[in-house]
Amino acid sequence: MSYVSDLLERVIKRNPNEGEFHQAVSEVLETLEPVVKRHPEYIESGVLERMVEPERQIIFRVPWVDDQGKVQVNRGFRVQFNSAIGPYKGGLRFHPSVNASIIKFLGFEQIFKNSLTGLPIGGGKGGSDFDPRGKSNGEVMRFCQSFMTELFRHIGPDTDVPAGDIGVGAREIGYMYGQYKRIQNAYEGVFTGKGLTWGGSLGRTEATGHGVAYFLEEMLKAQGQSVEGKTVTVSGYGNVGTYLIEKINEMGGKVVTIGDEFGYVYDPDGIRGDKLDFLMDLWCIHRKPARTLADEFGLKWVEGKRPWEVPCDIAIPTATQNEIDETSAHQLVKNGCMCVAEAANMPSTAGAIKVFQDSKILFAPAKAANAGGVAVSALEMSQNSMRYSWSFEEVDKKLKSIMTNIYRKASEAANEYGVEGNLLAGANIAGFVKVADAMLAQGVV
Ligand code: 2IT
Repeated sequence: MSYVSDLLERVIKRNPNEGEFHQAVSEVLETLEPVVKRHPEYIESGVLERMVEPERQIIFRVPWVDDQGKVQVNRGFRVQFNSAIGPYKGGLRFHPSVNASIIKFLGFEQIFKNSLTGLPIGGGKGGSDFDPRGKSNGEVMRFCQSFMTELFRHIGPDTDVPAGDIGVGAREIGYMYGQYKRIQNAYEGVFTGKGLTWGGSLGRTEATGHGVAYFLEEMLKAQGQSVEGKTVTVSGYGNVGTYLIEKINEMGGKVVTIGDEFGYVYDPDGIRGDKLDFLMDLWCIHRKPARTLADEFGLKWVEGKRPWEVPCDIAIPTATQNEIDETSAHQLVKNGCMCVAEAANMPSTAGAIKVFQDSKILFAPAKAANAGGVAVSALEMSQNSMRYSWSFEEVDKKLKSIMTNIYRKASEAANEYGVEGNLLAGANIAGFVKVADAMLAQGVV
């Protein structure tokens, strides 16, 4: 048995019932096979064994009182995975599906993604099984304050800097930051994704969606193609999806679907103009289901399905893990899809990725394609440290160059290790080597 398959077996045994975590580790380890073959020092130093074990995992009780006066108890998590190249960095996810496996897969992915940005940030992730949907502002605030009353002692601007993820936007970050500041009596850059009047960076809100579009354009350019004139399907309707559509429209592409967990809207004319403005408000202000867009503009609503059945040139999953399975992948390829760009974290199952690779369509893996969000988070940290803020144009220019560089790094690493064109392997390898070398330099810690 090869070194990496033996290690994967040990990870599975040591972390039972954590399917998502096994999936994320397995995907990375498989692509590192040629790297450890060429560099036995990574095996001898136990760098891989160390990397798959979080430096620290915190699980805590989050008690709060709902509007009826009843005590509710949620579970809070923060997994501080790797600090070899910088303070732990990664979002907080508030969603009923959150458990140790989900947070560990996200934290593990974050190590490599953050490394690819070229900025000094380690990997971490956290969250809770709390569901902000359907809760009053008061309930969300009391939950966030209780969550932070425990988390504050584990984080800090030079230690661990959380941000948002699913279910955690400006409102939640505001409540958590307020509580942190009150307890610590310090105004410091301990969060990113903050509001613009209290330390946030211009361009952070747009960064993940815009970054995906920049990455996509770079990848297509290498093939002599572009987004212009392409038909695009997008799934999740939220922070990533809305700003992604904005940029795809700007690049001359046409986005024909947007959805949520209940179904999707199909608009053959493309979601643009008034429809996109309406969608932005739906997301940013009203938080109403995606169906509202179909009802308002008389568009087709497809209940209970995902948009991967719609013929497209480019498919961009923006919702959540494992939203494209093997069957959907076959359907996409059969319908002529030439490119899949992952905007959500681990949106394709292992089976789906295999279908994409076998059919040789272009595939932009999440760790590379969606790194724009955390990259601008790191720029927010820089601005906070300087007590200064850059213009939107400055941040946007940096984001564009970071995304271009990520494409180059992933593509060059793939060439170097004999898997040309395999950006999944290239991104994992390039992300890994930087962290692994830092760990080697710092001794067995
Ligand atoms: O998945 C991600 O990269 C994020 N949720 C953003 C993390 C961050 O620290 O900005």
